Amino acid sequence: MYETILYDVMEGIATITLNRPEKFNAFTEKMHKEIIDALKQAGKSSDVRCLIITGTGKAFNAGQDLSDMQGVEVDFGEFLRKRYNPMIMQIRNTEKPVIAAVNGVAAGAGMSLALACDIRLVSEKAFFTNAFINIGLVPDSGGCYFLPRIVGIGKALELAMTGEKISAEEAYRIGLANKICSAENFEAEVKEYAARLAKLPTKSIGLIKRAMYKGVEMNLEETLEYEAYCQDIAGSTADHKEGVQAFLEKRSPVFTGK
Ligand code: T3D
Repeated sequence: MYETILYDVMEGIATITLNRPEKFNAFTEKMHKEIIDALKQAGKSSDVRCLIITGTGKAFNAGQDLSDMQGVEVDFGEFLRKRYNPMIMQIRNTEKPVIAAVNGVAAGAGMSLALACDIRLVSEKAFFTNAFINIGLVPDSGGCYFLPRIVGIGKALELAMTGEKISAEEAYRIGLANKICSAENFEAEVKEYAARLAKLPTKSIGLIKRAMYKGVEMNLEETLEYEAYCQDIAGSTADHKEGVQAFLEKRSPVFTGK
């Protein structure tokens, strides 16, 4: 059904695999369309309670396909507004956890894609590079938003200004990676992590995502009010009732995502 990505749903987990290994999974217009479509599908489906974005072969994603750009006069603003920005907003607006399973290099907008995800699981062989500077550009696709929020403004400026490679260990040390996984068992370790998230109260996770991202923008008073609003919604879910019931009955809860 898709040409540039693979899409698979199994046991509550939707996996979007960027699939242009010969180009290090670099973005094309088609790939943007397909990723957005797959994100929408997964977001809507009640069978899906966790999403994974990963890459085929040696790379996670190498940013824009630069061979596509040769000899082309680009309206950069339009290019980003039409292709990159909707993809990033779709990830943010998906009220389910989105994991970036960074199997290899994540460069340029590929790094921004990983930053836009909620959790980053990183193969020990992976590395990041904010490669925009190497071709005289500035971080886009939310790079200027996510990077300082995740690693702090000082480190973000350094990474963006130098484009230096960040190993998996360094990424973990500075809070860019949530977990380093073995290269050998990468897929299995990612699936295990995702399966854990897919069994949790999905509606609460969606609300946590909304409230936490809003929380970094709002003041305390606004945050307290927004938490109260979200708790009203969470408190009326079947999973909340099940959690309390299971606690009282001294058993493990079985959450259904409802
Ligand atoms: O118009 C606009 O550009 C606006 C949009 C901007 C968004 C952006 O993402 S800008 C940033 C674009 N990306 C880059 O600048 C990264 C370019 N690639 C690299 O710096 C390196 O390839 C990597 C650090 C990603 C990996 O290095 P390495 O040494 O592991 O591999 P390699 O040998 O350089 O690349 C392997 C192959 O992938 C190679 O193909 P070949 O020679 O074996 O046939 C290489 O050409 C290809 N490849 C890697 N990145 C891209 C790419 N092909 C097209 N576009 C790429 N971005």
